[in-house]
Amino acid sequence: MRRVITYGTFDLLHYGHINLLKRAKEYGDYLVVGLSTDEFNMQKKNKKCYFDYEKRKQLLEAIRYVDLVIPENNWEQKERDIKLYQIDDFVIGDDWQSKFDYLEDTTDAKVHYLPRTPRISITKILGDLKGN
Ligand code: C2G
Repeated sequence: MRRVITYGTFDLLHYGHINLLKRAKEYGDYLVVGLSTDEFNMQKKNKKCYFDYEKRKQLLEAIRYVDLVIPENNWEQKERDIKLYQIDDFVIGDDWQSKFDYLEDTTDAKVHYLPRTPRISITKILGDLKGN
């Protein structure tokens, strides 16, 4: 069984997130999602999530591509997670290009950066709703 991991906040879940999760699952048979906690998201983006962790977890667990959701509490846990869950492939959007290359040196996982889905983001959704 090939096991895949990705990480993110996945707030206001949209088709850009789904496209990423779908493509991540195509690397294997089992997809683990490290879901940023409310606290870690504040640390990452300096803003509150619209949906709290439990609601974002509930949404992700309803997605057919997702097999397990674990909390992402910090930047440092990826190596431990990859070893603990025997991950073969680490997948994330290319807005993170090169940022996680080190995982190929410190773990047995392969790192993949996938093109982001264009023209969809929380910022765009909020702007459009405000009529910008
Ligand atoms: N994404 C995408 N296309 C979009 C929007 C998002 O492919 N239009 C991808 C991002 O590249 C990321 C995933 O969807 O791989 C989740 O996006 P975010 O919730 O914004 O996650 P991020 O803040 O990038 O968190 O330790 C890593 C971080 O937790 C990643």
